[in-house]
Formats: sequence, C-alpha cells, structure tokens
Amino acid sequence: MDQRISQAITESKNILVLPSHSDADSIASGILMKHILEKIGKQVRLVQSEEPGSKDMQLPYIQELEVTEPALLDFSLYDLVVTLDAAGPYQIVGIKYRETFYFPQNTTILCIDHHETRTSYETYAILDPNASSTSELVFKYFVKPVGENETSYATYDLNKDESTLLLAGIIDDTGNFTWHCTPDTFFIAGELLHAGADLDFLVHISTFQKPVEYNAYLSYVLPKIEFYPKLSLMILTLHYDKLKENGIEPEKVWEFNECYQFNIARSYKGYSLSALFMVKEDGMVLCRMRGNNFENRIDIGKLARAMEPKGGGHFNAGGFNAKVPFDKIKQKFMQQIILMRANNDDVS
Ligand SMILES: [Mn+2]
Repeated sequence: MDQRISQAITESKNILVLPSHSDADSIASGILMKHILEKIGKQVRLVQSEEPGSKDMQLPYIQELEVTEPALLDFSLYDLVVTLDAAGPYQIVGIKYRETFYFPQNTTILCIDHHETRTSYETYAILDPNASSTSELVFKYFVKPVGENETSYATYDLNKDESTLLLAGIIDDTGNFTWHCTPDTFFIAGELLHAGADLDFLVHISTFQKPVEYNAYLSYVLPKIEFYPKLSLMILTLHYDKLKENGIEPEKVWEFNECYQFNIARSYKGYSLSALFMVKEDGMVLCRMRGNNFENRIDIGKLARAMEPKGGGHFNAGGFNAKVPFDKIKQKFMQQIILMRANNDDVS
C-alpha cells in the first residue's frame, strides 16, 4: 500500500466512511473499515444513502450503518473520507443528488474500489478491477496480506461475525462464486471460514429467501422476455404502471429482480447478454445488464457509459439511468450493441 495512504490514515482523527449504494459488498466493506479504523483509535462515522434490502438487514452489525443523505453532510468536519465500492461520487449519494453531487475541493478522499469503469475523484486510491469485491480489497490491505501484498495496516483479527460479513460481500459480488473469482478470492474465503464465518447462514439468506409472491412475479415476467438471437441478447422490460395494474408492487420488484438476475438472466443457451429495463411512471428508465462470463465479449461497463455518461460497471455487470423516452433508449441500445459486436468481430 502507498505510504501516503497509511500516513493519511495515521494523521486523521475524524474519518467519514461512505460505502456506495446498498449491496452486501459495500455494506460489508464499509462496516469492516469502521471497525478497523476504530481499533486504531479513530473517530468514525459510517453513512449510506439507502436503507439496506431485506436480505442485507440480516447481516451482522447492520445497525451500525447510519442511513442519512451523504450529499448533505458537512465534509469539513472530517480529516479523511473513505469511499468503498464507488465508481464515482454519484454512487455515494441518493438518487436526488446523483446528477449534481461532487465532493468539496479540499476533501481528502481515500477510495477503495474494484470497478473497471470509473471516474477519478479521489486523493488516494486502492483500486483493483481484478478483485472480486471491495470486501476482498479490505481483507488484503487491512486484515491480512495476501500474496505479494505488503501493507503495514494488515494486522486486524477478525471475529466470527466480521468474517461472516466479509464473506457475505464476496458471495454477493461473485454470484455465489460463479464469476469474477481469482485464486485470491478462494484463498480469502478459506481464511474467512477458518476465522469462523457462518456459511450456512449466508447460504440461507442468499438462497432460501424467495417470497411466495415471487411465483406471481415470475408468471408475469417470463412471457415478457424478448430474445434477439443474432445479438445473443435477451431483454426484459417492466413498466411500473403496468406492474401496478397487475397487482405487483414496483418497490418490491427490486427484490424479485435479484432472483431474475441470478436465476434467469444469463442462464439461456446462446444468450450471453441480458438487459433489464425498468420504466418508471415519471419517465425515468433504469437499465441493469448482466453478461455470461464464459461467452460474453461485450464490455458492459463501456456499453453503459456509451449509453449514458454516468453509466458504468464491470465487464459483465453494469447499468445506467436515463430520462429519455424508452423507445429511443431501446433503439440506441440495440445500435450500440450491434456496433460493439462489429468492432469485436473486427478484432477476432
Ligand atoms: Mn462491489
């Protein structure tokens, strides 16, 4: 680790920890950073813009997460801001502030992240797009050195609950170890199990949590999936108003969609790319994409960014939001995929 990073931490008294939008990886890495910094005597505030989902509410130490709008905080109160799992400042703040929020110029920011496509906004960074998760980076740099990694801070003894928490972050970001894993990922998972991580509990909360309403959702959704064999693309479009007409609560849909993204998207033979479009009543279109790690050749992070400057993600997962009529977005989206596929074909 860069000497300047350890120095910045050593010299800071009050530290603000800001994990990106709520998922198990950002929550786990955020809580662990708080514990690690507190152990060395720092005053730490841990803030996230969103309430965690019902699955993540079951994670250990979740009550330590303060749900407040980060955009409204007084950053001058902190010597250092640590952001986790955030590809840009927009991933830290609530939806209302995503277009407009930037950190004040004199803020010292340490960014710990594994996104491939990102906007630079930090003073110091621990970045590794090859890492499975930000939880993995926190382990390597602050808990215990792995491989070639050298860092003076990596001396933290994890307890059982903290190990469970970090493993939750890794499991979530790797889709139960089905993508983005390296030898280090498995090594760290092993270390976490040795330290007492509760795998049965994590499998339980990630697998056996489908609400009964999921059946209704599934029967509504399945006929709506469109298949484009030439583009090896599948698209699901959900309109909030139509969901409501069918008695499905749009707010609940994000929970169902996790099931969709894990169980349906990228499980069809010949379809290496899947996109989910959610069209809200105010015209806002949210797009989330997934690629099959073995077959997908399109960089989804780049695709998202080509669609919308604030879009982004990883090679096989990403998204963007845009307030443009849906037909136009869909047309542009298809054209962009045709363009990227043509470019790939030129290369091969
Ligand atoms: Mn992550």
